[in-house]
Amino acid sequence: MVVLTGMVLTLIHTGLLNAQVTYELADGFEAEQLFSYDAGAPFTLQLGGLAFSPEGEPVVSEGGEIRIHCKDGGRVLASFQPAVFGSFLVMGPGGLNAWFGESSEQNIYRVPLDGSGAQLVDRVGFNFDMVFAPRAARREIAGRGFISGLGASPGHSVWLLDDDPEAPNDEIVANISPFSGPITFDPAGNLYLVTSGLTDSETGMASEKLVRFSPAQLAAAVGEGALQLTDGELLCTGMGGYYDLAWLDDKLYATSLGFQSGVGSIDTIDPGMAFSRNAFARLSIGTEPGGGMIYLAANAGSESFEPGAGQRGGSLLASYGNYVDASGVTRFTPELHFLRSDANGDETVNLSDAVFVIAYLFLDGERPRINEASDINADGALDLADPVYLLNFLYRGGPQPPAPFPGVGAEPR
Ligand SMILES: [Ca+2]
Ligand SMILES: [Ca+2]
Ligand SMILES: [Ca+2]
Repeated sequence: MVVLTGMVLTLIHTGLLNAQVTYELADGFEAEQLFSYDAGAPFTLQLGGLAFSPEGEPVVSEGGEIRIHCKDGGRVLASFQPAVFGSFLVMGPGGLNAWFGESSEQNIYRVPLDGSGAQLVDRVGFNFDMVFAPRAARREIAGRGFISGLGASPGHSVWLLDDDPEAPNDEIVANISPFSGPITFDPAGNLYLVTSGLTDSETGMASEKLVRFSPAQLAAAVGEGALQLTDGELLCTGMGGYYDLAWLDDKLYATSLGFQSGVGSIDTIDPGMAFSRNAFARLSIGTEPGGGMIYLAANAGSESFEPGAGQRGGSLLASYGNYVDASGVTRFTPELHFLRSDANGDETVNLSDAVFVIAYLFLDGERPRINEASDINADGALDLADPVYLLNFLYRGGPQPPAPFPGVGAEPR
């Protein structure tokens, strides 16, 4: 018997009195609460970074620890005594190490996923975010780490990771004003940066900017003079409180603390639509929209992050909080669309589907692409009762398969 449950995650901290968290979510997506934490904990014990392992397991910095949440529970990768104020947690190229930045001691650590402990590798003042250039990017930047943080000038900067806590880092972008915020790469090696600022002192409007630097610009800045913020391409402005950025498929996603709107959200920023911004998820805590969306990580799937793909479409992991009574992590995935009883996936339902399930269960046959479609009686298990149910329906006037049937759709809630 094959039991059809998704990844089961163990809650490390349970029994906390957290307010109910809900989302107003884009059509065709699902939100799943994974973890909740002590919202009133000291800042050094709050969530301080979020990443995905190559297997899609959440990796978190929280409570003075860095943990990976494997299918069989949480495992501590590193702990800090005293706890430090986490800035970021990102996965390195190859997926063997997470990189953890903190702004208590301004250190950057490499944290192997094999649990061998944190190693101090670099130091950048008030480090805020870090991202590795894709391996397919230009040779000068491929696979190298970029860190936003305090600048050498009055503004802030983006620095190149150099794996040396003593040596000064190579400055890639200088004079980011007022603060350097989240950074991410697209697969072509363009760097996206949000200048983090509250409001413009003259207009009173949010003044954040999304700026892009090309791989050629970045390559030229390595070992040469730093780029200025104004060298970048200004893509959009007027956001307020973007905290983290991630690229997934062909779009940017950004978490918003909600400074501008009063409501924490995840926004999509679509390069195919002139970088227009739309809400992907809007947060409600208790009965009221509000709170902030904070850290964001993306895990690309084998299919597009679009309704219908289910877990094969990848997922977003985001944290939320209001520092009063809500703090936790949510995973967002596309809804799975399927036709129940179409086990072989040819979009028709007939005898060959019953044969397909029997072959899979007993004759080492091909694995169903969508397990849920083969769970013909919708009892959560895949066993002989499923083809029997279908044969009974097809030839003996038995009940039809439960929804989604006879058309493709989502599992009823
Ligand atoms: Ca250094
Ligand atoms: Ca079929
Ligand atoms: Ca079943």
